[in-house]
Amino acid sequence: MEALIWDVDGTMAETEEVHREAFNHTFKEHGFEWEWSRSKYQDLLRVTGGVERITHFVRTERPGELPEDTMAATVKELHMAKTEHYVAAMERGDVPLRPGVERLMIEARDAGVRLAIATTTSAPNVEALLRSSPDSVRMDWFEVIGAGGVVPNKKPAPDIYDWTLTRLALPPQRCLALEDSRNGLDSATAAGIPTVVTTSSFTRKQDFAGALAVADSLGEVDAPMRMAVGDARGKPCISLALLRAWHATV
Ligand code: XBP
Ligand code: MG
Repeated sequence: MEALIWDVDGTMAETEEVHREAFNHTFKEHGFEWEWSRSKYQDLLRVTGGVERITHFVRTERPGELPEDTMAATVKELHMAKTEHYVAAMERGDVPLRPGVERLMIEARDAGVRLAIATTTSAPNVEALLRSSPDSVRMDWFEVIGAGGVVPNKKPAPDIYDWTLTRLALPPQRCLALEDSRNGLDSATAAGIPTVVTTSSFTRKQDFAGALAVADSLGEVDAPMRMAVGDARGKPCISLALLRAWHATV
């Protein structure tokens, strides 16, 4: 196991609530009466990518509300505004990394295990999260950052993981992916990467068949994780050693 490839939203931090608020702020600001509740957003998260999500919502729930010939441009404009609201919210710095994320990243760095990112969200959003989080993790800890539009097909397609593997110059079986959602698990698995899932507030009830292990977080000694699938060997949190042990079974 030579590299850990991290998903961002839901895995590194509970960011989806901030995304949801940014979408709603943008719709209101642009005069649309669209309001995504938590349960509506949970459904809409089946569609990855903010542009794709807005487009899916308009086509399925507000048919005809945007003229077909200008829909792409309008959605792109809405999404750019939403990203500005998201970055501004992040810069208020009140979104910490999830339990165990900083700890595991430091363990990996100390052991010479390479770090990379493979996310559907856009690079400015990743930068805003890492720059403003109270933790010490920074963008330059990641050798490769695969974000958003660098690939044509978003998760669950494997494109973003393939893109990241190419730039790591590693075969998938030498890596391990950390994800929070079914779409993310499918994407990493389709790229051939063994994947550990830490469920997040919007993905808790999803099915994660095919994951190497499933837990409710990476855990901390004082905040032990709860395993749903996999043997934690009596450990309170998911350490690099435990990941190596699971990875060795692949
Ligand atoms: C999660 C996503 C993203 C975010 C919103 O990405 O699917 O679309 O919900 O961010 P991941 P954008 O779990 O792969 O990090 O609006 O920038 O897409
Ligand atoms: Mg995610």
